[in-house]
Amino acid sequence: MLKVYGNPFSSPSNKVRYAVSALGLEHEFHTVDLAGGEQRGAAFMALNPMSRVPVIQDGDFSLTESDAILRYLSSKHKSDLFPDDLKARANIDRWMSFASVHLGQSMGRVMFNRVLYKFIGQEPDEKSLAFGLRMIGVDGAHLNTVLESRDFIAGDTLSLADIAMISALDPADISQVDLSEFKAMSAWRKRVMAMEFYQNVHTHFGSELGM
Ligand SMILES: N[C@@H](CCC(=O)N[C@@H](CS)C(=O)NCC(=O)O)C(=O)O
Repeated sequence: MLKVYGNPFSSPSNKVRYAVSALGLEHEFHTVDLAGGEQRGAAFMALNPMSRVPVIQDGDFSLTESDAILRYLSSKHKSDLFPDDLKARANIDRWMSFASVHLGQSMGRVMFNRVLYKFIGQEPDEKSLAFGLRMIGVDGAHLNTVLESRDFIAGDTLSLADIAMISALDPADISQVDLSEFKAMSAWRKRVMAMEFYQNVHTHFGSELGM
């Protein structure tokens, strides 16, 4: 059976969990104790020498990097979440990159500085926090404009682009990032978070941690 290794506090891990849920794949989920350093232990490093989650194991094939995992699983199961059409794929691909490289990175900065550093006794880096917030403003506006004219990021139906983006934006609430000025994006978030694939994983990011 497909095995997924991740952590509920990790947006890339949740991205994979959402995709597995949307694809309806039977699987086993293994929580990796990142705070306890399990990712640096020999057992986990045999799976991923880079000591990061998520990782999947599909028979004798294991794969890291959440975006690669989404593409692999959707392609393997011939899902419309990642259709065959070259241009449709390319459009989804660029939004997945935008989610990982831009909005996801910025949200990560804010979450580390506002939430996670407190757990490890580290002082927030105010410059990094300010930069993250500024870029969420810039890139959020781009995404919002796109969502003013359609229900989902790459068209009329859910795709890997939505799954990648929803996980990138997940930490907004526990990190107290106010996205309400982005009306179309907020409506899209609400719509996607109400979908069964999301609700099957969790009702909101951080809920497993009581946050
Ligand atoms: N580009 C990777 C990012 C993976 C990543 O950064 N994982 C973090 C959690 S969000 C991790 O495992 N960190 C463990 C550590 O740094 O020790 C992906 O999309 O899968």
